[in-house]
Amino acid sequence: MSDYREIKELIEQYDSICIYRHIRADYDAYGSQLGLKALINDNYPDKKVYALGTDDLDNPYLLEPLDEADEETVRKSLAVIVDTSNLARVELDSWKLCADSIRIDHHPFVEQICNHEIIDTDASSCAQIVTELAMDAGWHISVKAADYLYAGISTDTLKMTIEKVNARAFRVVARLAEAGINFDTLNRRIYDSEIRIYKAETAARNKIVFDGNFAYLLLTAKDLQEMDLEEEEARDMVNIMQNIRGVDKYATIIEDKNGLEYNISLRSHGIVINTIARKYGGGGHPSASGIGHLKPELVPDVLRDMREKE
Ligand SMILES: [Mn+2]
Repeated sequence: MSDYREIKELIEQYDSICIYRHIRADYDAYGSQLGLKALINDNYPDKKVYALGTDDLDNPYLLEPLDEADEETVRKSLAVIVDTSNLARVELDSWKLCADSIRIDHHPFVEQICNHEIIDTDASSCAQIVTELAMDAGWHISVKAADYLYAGISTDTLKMTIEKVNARAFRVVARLAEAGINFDTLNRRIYDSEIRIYKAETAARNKIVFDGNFAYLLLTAKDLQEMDLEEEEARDMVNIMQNIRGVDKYATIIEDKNGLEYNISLRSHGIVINTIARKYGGGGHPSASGIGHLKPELVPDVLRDMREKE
């Protein structure tokens, strides 16, 4: 827990804190960022906290608009980067101007980014580490902070169903429950889909290819048009293959609008597949990783590697 204390002390030293996260933010990135912002606001009302980035995850039912900070503010701030494994994935560069920097992450270590780092690959999610920081610091956890942090934990663990979920993760969720989360209301804010998406998932199920214990969903730009789907929305569909008996590895292969390259999400149950992601310039967790901007001619190679991986 000594790492947590160092982070708490650094936060206490600065009057303003800028919180950053990775590009194409998911709920863990947003939840850690907005959750930490709420925690600092609640416990240190005199500090200014800026959650920086672009609002590219369109869920007004859960998320709040992000902030802007001018250069003068950034220069005197402490930077905190959450849920980000490598330098190229930090969404904004302005953190480099900050007076000092902390990174909080649960991805496999790729490179050092900040002066101070807590990298805990045993944690189910970055939001879990942020919650543990709050618990260790004895901070008050408001229901708003708890909602954001739970959203990160719940989505990164596929509703507490993956291997990394353990007693430690549930202790953290128990603490968030004590903050007063209404789980029915909150889960609906996180998980309810538009009817359009729900119907697209039904159509997508019929396009899944089953190949031994490997299943994949390949959607072309034309498919997306016909299904009235954005690329981001199509990528999220990887989860529809999570619970198919006999399927231990699965993937989505999504063509970009211009038909020039593919974005791939790889998932598995207990089989290490981030080695495949890395081979093609991607990365991520052992059982949840991705490849961006893949040339079409390499798609069959990725499918072959996934099929053969044991
Ligand atoms: Mn994460």
